[in-house]
Amino acid sequence: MTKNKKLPEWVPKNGGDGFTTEVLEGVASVHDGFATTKMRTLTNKKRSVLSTEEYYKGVISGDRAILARAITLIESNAKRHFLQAQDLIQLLLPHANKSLRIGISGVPGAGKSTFIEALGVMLCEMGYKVAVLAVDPSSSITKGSILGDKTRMEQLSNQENAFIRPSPSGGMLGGVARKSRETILLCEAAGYDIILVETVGVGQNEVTVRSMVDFFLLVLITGAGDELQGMKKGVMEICDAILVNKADGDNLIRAKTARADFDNMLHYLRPATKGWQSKAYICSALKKTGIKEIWEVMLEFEKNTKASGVFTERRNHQQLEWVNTMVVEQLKLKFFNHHLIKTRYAELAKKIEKSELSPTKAATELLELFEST
Ligand SMILES: Nc1nc2c(ncn2[C@@H]2O[C@H](COP(=O)(O)OP(=O)(O)OP(=O)(O)O)[C@@H](O)[C@H]2O)c(=O)[nH]1
Ligand SMILES: [Mg+2]
Repeated sequence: MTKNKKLPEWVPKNGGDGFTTEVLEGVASVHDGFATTKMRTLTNKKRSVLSTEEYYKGVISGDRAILARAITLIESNAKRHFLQAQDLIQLLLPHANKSLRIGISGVPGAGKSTFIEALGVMLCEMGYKVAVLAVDPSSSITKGSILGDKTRMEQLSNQENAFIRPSPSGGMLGGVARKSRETILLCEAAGYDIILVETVGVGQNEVTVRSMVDFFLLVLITGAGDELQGMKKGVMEICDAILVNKADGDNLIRAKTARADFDNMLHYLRPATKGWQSKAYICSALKKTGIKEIWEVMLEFEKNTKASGVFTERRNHQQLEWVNTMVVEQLKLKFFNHHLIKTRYAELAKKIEKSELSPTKAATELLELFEST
């Protein structure tokens, strides 16, 4: 019975769930395969959670409302939702993995959302199905700025082939990353062939988004203040292209100069992707110029990396990285929540404060204590 499954430590133990017993039994029996599964018909129309089979069928048939509800299930912090979500992902895995995943990062106000809308609408008109997601670990406080964007991305949200989803609020970055990765899988299973992931906020996010996408685009503008230079340098090393946005009106000439400068800088960096020279381009998301050109760069990237095997290699590596991250997170939680560690940690902290013990010795002692339990 699903109820008795041992939960990993990272699963929050709090939170209500709104589950019915019927749903839980349905989940448990799915393990035997659908052919032999007798899913109960639920009569409660107001239930907040569907059966796993209902989610599964809804997602693979491309039902946007059910996809949105399935993502909500993934984002839930209730343990039963977590278990059902994992069952659902397992079932959907064979249908996932078929998209091009594009990460879009850049300085605040560079025009990422405007660009995503322009690119998204163009791709929808070309016949692609486009999903737009955001990764924002701070969204538990701010509720994610893409939430505002959803209303701003008016043209894109009116497209039948577009799906826009704000960032999950996960508290820790790790939580947001897991939920975002799983959301990507769900969107792929629902038939979205282009996944655009917008990074909101600055800092660790870019690296996290890089670890879940195939192509990583850095959107910049001319004359960004000095305070942004530091951020840019690190992110430049992991991007597959730089896009200088707002190349319109009076700014066009400056944008062209900036493009040449960035191109030059990229030339001296180690390629972010094996066998691919990252270059700089210009566009105006507002005037919709240069959008088709950068899309062609992405297609070229996909073609090249698929031919060389780098595409699959990266995806496989990302899967393992995901596993490793989760193991590390779980170990960390186990360690710091262990009652013996907690007590000894407090004692050692006092010694460290008084310079009676070195941090390395303290860490060694704590690890030995943990291993002996
Ligand atoms: N002139 C000009 N303005 C633009 C262009 N693209 C975006 N903008 C404007 O720049 C401002 C910020 O655009 P957003 O798309 O919200 O930028 P963002 O990078 O998503 O911003 P954050 O999500 O807040 O970091 C808006 O006022 C846009 O209208 C462009 O190509 N040219
Ligand atoms: Mg934005």
